[in-house]
Amino acid sequence: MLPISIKTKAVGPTPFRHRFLKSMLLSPVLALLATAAAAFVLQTARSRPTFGASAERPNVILILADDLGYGDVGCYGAADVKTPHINRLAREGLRFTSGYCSASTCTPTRFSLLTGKYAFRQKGTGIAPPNATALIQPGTTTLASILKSAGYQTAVVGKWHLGLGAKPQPDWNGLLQPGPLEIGFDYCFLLPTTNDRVPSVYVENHRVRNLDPADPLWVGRKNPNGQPTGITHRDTLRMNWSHGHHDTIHNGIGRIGFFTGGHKARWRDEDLADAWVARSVGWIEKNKDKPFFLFFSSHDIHVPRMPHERFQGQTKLGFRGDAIVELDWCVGQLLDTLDRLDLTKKTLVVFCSDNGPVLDDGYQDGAVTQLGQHKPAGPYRGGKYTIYEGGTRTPFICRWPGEIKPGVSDKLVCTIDLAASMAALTGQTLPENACPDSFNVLPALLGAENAHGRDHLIEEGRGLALRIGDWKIMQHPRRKKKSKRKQVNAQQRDTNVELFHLADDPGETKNVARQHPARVAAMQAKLQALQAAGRSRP
Ligand SMILES: [Ca+2]
Repeated sequence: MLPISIKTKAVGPTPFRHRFLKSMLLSPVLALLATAAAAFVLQTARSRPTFGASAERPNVILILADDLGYGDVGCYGAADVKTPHINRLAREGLRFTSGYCSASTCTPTRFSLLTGKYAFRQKGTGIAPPNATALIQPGTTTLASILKSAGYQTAVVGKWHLGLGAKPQPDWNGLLQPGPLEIGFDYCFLLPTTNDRVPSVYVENHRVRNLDPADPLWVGRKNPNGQPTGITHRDTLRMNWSHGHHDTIHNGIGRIGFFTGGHKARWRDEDLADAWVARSVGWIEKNKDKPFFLFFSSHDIHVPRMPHERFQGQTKLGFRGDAIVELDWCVGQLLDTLDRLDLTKKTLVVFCSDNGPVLDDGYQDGAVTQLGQHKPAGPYRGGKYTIYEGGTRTPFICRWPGEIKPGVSDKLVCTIDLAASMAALTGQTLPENACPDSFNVLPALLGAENAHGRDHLIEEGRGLALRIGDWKIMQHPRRKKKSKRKQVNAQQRDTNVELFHLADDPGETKNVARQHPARVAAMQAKLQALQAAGRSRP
């Protein structure tokens, strides 16, 4: 179904190609020998995809933005926010127009990105609460463990939101284990949940950083001691909430959930991006002579959007636009570091987002009132929480100078495919039951000639959607009483099943299910079969 072999033309060792061409010119005998050798090398390359134990394996930096929509950056059409560094990635790399995350909210996309498994296959992978324990169990094959077993140094810096520690709840004052270090990362420096959820502290490896034992940290769902909340002290907030986000007040902003103690360990929202960059740059410098994998997991542009003071007011879009500028600055710092350390040509940089855009996600921060002509989802319908294209079709760029020819690709690729694709990049064979929904789309990611992307993809949000070629069917859940949060990005529709032809109707405005009953039935059956099979990897 999908190509497993890699074209040596696209990714093979360049010196060999040069030698081969030179011999062709020198002598017919040498040319015959060279042809046989080339056939052998091609055969080897097909059975053992690429790079193997070669010293040419690139470093990998995966930059995952948070809630960044298709239309939120300049290289995807944004005019009212400047993103020169993300634009540089696109100019020097391959920009995908059908690049997806696997779900339209944080936790399930992050779960799938690391495990290569659709989140709907595992219970408890919805948006994780503050006291969630580790969602990915030790021993699971992950994107990180794949690269670690290939000899890479591995780190995750930034937002985690995949739970920490063992049941019944994380031991915030002790060892937060298991976590990233138990599933393939050598180092982690984390925002443990989200920036709108408690606790507002950093976690480094197994512990809350800078925690004073005399001031223990407590995290819970009920107000423990009548502390001020976003409801009782709403008039003191410097960013008002619109729904939810009215429990513990920290840094003048109401949060989801309650926490007490750990005062020395608490961060300021304005400093998060600087912290991610400082830790990442230091870690890259320390590991620059080894192959490394850095998962740079930005909290931008998730709510509460409170970028550093130097970015506030940089756009006319309010803090949401300013947070995009902050995110772009982070990308620039990483690219500058690669340039400075002469690692640019030795590093594959992947830029993507964990779900589509949302304007009012619980705070009155100007995202709605100052939107102007900006289109966060570009030409697509819906956004975060939805299974319309705006929810999961997001910026997706791969850059590897000298190996990836700059351009634009319409191949269908997804964040869930990074696990199998990085296994192929490093010449590894996945165990049969590992990464069950991750496809090797490495040729497409590297822009190889005649490469194919996925032939189908399930998109997960409120309900499931299946895209096959240009057709997309959606199975919306039956309507229930909605919470305020679930009304965000909700859109009117009169049916639970919708069918769209994305090439003719990219904005998903014309449901053609009634005109194509046979196609609807076939795609529903395919979706059910993919769910029942427990896996979809070829
Ligand atoms: Ca997100």
